[in-house]
Amino acid sequence: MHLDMDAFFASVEQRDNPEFRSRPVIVGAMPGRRGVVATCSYEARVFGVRSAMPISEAYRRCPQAVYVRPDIRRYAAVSKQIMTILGEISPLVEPISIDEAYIDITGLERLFGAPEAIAAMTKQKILEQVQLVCSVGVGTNRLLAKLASEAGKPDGLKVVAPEQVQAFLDPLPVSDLRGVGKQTIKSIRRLGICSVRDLRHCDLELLVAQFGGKGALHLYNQARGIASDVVGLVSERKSISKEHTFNEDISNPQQIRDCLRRLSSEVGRITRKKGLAGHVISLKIRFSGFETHTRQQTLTESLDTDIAIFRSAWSLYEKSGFQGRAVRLLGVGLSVWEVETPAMGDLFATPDEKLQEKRVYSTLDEITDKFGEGSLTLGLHKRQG
Ligand code: TTP
Ligand code: MG
Repeated sequence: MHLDMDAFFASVEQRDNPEFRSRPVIVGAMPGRRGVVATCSYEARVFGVRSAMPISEAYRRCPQAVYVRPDIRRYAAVSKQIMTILGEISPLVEPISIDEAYIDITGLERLFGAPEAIAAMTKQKILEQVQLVCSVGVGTNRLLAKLASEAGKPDGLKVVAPEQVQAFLDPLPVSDLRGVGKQTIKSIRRLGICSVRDLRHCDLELLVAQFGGKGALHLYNQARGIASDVVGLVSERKSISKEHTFNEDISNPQQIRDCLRRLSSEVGRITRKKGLAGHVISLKIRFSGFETHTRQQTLTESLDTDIAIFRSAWSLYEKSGFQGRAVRLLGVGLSVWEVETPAMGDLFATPDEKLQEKRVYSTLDEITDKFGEGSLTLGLHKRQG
């Protein structure tokens, strides 16, 4: 299932300012200034106003609209509420943007009924709990669900059953498909293709000649409703880092080592708390006078333990060539890919040693949560360090 809020920013403004309801509302820059439309209410779309249009153009088309500056924090708070509601419906929710998410509803029929009923219930819950209207689409994969939610906008609810896939796709313009930019559209038009039906009747060889193997296959598959049905596995790179500034510059290697130990433990704890693991370690060193250097290394294995993070950070320091210089600031960072945490089954499948390590760290984290940072630290054998 794919869900997308209708005229999101503008709808929140209409909800919170009853005097804006049933009026054209344009959220974005102020008329007379530079800038663009972020979004507008459906009442304003009648006048041809669209997202990303220069505000001067919007004003020419619809001077009588209410013009509002965006209040992203408020919209983000509403977004969070919506994602929470979705999380109560399915354990697999993949937020795509501030107002859009994929929800895997496979296997929920016994709990909530047919796909139509699940979609209707979702819309109802959102309307009741945040007083906003959305469009929902259901299909056998991401492409179909997304196209179905777009097709019903606004206040849409569309289910594309497996036997309806081709009849649903065929009349759509090719520009509705994913990853079809202006350049692709131009080339496709040159081949005389307008609709998905035209595309489906086009030879794969012709598409390969025009768009290369990968691009051609992407189009060829989409025209037949073939796409990924995986929800929740996209990864996003994030960095978790901690740094410390000394009151006085230090050059004692033991003090530098202790500081890196502490920073590594803090980074490790945050990483584990988020259920993540990192594969790029970075070390930041600042000397007096703000001279700052970073060193980083890509690891062969993802890490989430204090000791492994420390070892990598320490080896970066040893290789840095900065030993002996007085240090003002030290920082340790770990770049992580956010991935779905493995199911419990995987945990029990790990070898004994790994399992034991997991237990040690979960105890360490519990105690640190309860009694504070530094209340318990792991000993590090000199030989290993
Ligand atoms: P969209 O879902 O693309 O648009 P929408 O929710 O306003 O309208 P629709 O009913 O067609 O879904 O984007 C969600 C929000 O993201 C939108 O309310 C404002 C913001 N946004 C921008 O700030 N700039 C843009 O160019 C777009 C497309 C969206
Ligand atoms: Mg939207």
